[in-house]
Formats: sequence, C-alpha cells, structure tokens
Amino acid sequence: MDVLSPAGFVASIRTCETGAGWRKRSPVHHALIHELPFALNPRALIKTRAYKPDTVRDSLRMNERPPARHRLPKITAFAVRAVRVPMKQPHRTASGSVTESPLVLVDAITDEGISGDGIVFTYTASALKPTAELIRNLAASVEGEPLAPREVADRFAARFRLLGMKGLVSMAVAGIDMALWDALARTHDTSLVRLLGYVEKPIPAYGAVGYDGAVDAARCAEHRAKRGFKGIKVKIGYPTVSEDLAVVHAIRKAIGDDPAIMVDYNQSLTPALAVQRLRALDDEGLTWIEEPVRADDYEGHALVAREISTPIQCGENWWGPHDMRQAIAARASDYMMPDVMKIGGVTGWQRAAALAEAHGIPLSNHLWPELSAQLLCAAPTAHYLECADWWNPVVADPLRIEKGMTEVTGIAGSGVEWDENAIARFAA
Ligand code: SMN
Ligand code: MG
Repeated sequence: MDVLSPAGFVASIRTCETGAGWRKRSPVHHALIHELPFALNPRALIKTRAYKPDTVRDSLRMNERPPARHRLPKITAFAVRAVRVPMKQPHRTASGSVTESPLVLVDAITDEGISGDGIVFTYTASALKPTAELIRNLAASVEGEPLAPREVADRFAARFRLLGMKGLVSMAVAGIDMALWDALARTHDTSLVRLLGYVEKPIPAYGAVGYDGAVDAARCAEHRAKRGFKGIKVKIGYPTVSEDLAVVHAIRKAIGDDPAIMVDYNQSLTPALAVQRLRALDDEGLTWIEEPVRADDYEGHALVAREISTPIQCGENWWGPHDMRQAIAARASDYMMPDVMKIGGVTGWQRAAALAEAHGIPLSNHLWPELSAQLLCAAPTAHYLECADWWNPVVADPLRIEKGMTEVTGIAGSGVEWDENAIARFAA
C-alpha cells in the first residue's frame, strides 16, 4: 500500500494539492498530507491519525474539504498611516526629552477580511515618514504570502543579513510582525495570550515619572500611586548624586512604603562614575536601577552590576534577541526589559522571553502597554509591566489596570483597536 511507498506519497500529495483531489482521496491520503513529517514512520502515522480532532475526522468521514479554520489565510494588503500624537507633557530624561509620539500605524489585512494592528514608535518626527515609506515597501513583498508571522520574520532576517537588522529596517519589520500576529490571533477568534498557549493573568504595573525635579516628580508619583500602581519609575541622573537622592527621598515620602521605586539613568553615566554614584543609592531599597551607562556597553553594565547590590535593569535599546544574548553572556543586567519593537516584534519578543526563562531572568517590558500585557502573560519569568498612556489618544480601548494589576480578559488579538477619528485628527 502506498503508505510505505515514497512514490505513492508524492503522487498523493500532488493530486491533493490541486484541491480537486480532496473529494476523491481516502482518509489515509488526507492524513499523509497533514502529517507529512511523520509519514515515513508508519507507527507515528497511526498514532497521529488516532489523535486527530473530531472536527477533522468528521470532515474526512464526509469526504469534504476541512472547515475554513484549517486553511491558512493569506496576507492580501497593508494600510500604513503616520500620526503625530501630542503628549500631555514632555517626557524628560537625563539624555533628552520626548515631546510627542510620532507613530506609524500598520494594519495587515487577510483574504478572510481580518485585519491586525501594529505600532511603530519613531521617537522623532524626522524619522516618521521615512519609516512609513519603508514599511510600505517591505509590506508589498509579503502580500500574497500565508499568514505565518515567524516565516515572514525569518525571511526578512535573511534578506537583511547584509544591511543588518537594526534601526529603521528592524523597526519596520517589527511593525509588520506585530500586525501579522494580531491578525493571526483574530483569525482564530482569540487573544494573543491564548494563541501563544497561555492564559490571561494579572501582572503588576508601574507608572513612570520624568526628570522634573524633586517637587514635580514627587507630585506626579503621588498621583500615580493613588491610581494604584504597584511601582513608580523615576528618571534621574542629575548633575550631583545628592540631587538624585533628593528625588528618591521625595518620592518615597509622597507614595509611602508600599509601592516599588525604580530609577532610570537613561544611559547618562560612564561606568566608573556609575559605580561611584550607584553606591550612594544602594541602601535606598530601590527595585532596580535602569541603564546607568550606554545601552550597548555590556562590559560597562557588567562592571556596575558586579559592584552594586541593587539589581540593574536594561533592555529597551537592544536590537533583537541576539543583542540580548550578548548582554546575558556579559552578565550586563540582573533584570531585562526588551522593547517589543526593537527586540523584533512579537516573534523577537518570544525568543527574548525564552532566553530570559532559560537564564532565570525576570522580564519586564518597555512601552507598548496593550501588546506587552499580552506578551508578559506568555513569559514564564514575567516581572513588571511599564504602563505609559502616551498612545491612548489613538487606541480605542487602552489597557485596563485594576488595583495596580493589568486586566486583559476578554480581549481580541493583541488588544489594540484604533480610534479612527483620532487617527484622522493626528494624521501626519
Ligand atoms: C523611555 C521611554 C521612552 C522614551 C524615552 C525613554 C524610558 C523608559 O527609558 O524606560 O520608559
Ligand atoms: Mg528606560
């Protein structure tokens, strides 16, 4: 019988690929097509056939095409729009300020009429239109392809090996990847968490406070703590260590003993200065100290991490899981917080989450609150969610926080729906 004959396999597959063959073929032929990797092992074939889900078995019995959800949708088109979303107040850091959110909003549309969303944040308006243009160019090359985000991501990685997967190219690929994963979850009528094989769960959320001086920082921290956040992250890196300490003390006084305090230097110190300065903060009970030195200086961070007992937190500026691998190898950081765009979209984030799990590293996010809340549910070492509301004006149903914890039940896809009126208002 052709179960054991390679020539028979090929003939069966060819016949069935045409579609016309479906009705004529026996269940054994059908199983061969769907279990091809197992087909050379007849015992495995019998086993997999025995475990086929009822719906597939029923359709085989009736000699029909499998139900629609067993077919692979195709990517048919993309919509790519640039917006400039104003911020309530500038987000100041020791290394410069963000005064607005220039975003490229990416929609991937499938032949089943489902669309998935992705957000690319370009930090500066000068990069907005070039990034949108790049996304349009790259998107054209995946139109007509199956809705298989990891396949698409791997193909882009191969295509850009020579140019390098950093900067705008990497951001553009990540925006497409986010949109494809959202579309895939929506195709299966489920949330991204569930598509990834996990369930929704609450994650402790923290809010950020800018480089605004002790008085304003403490006022803002108090406001955030009253909203129930489990932690407050404040930007420091003032000219003197006593100013840094004054900000931390003012915030602790304003929010009480319970919420965590994290501080963020935004890469503003040299390694030698960081060791000296962070020693003065080491007894403040801080939950972490973020990016004390240049993000790409793994040895510098490793030196600081060795000398200081407060955990060091890095990751928002790593380009792809390979940067994270190098940071882990250098022991650059105790905690990690990849940015879903710079780390390579949902595909890159999952690889980063696997690295964190393998090395027992607590994992947090950077921005993208809705999508990151989903991804942290699917991260075995999930730690804290950074909750920024900067993009809320264009998001119809922003992430809900209940008593300081994320609330992601009842969400379709990655949880981002556009507010079309706002998009029209902020169009760039
Ligand atoms: C940050 C976020 C966005 C822009 C600049 C800086 C920040 C963070 O470092 O940790 O959220
Ligand atoms: Mg930071």
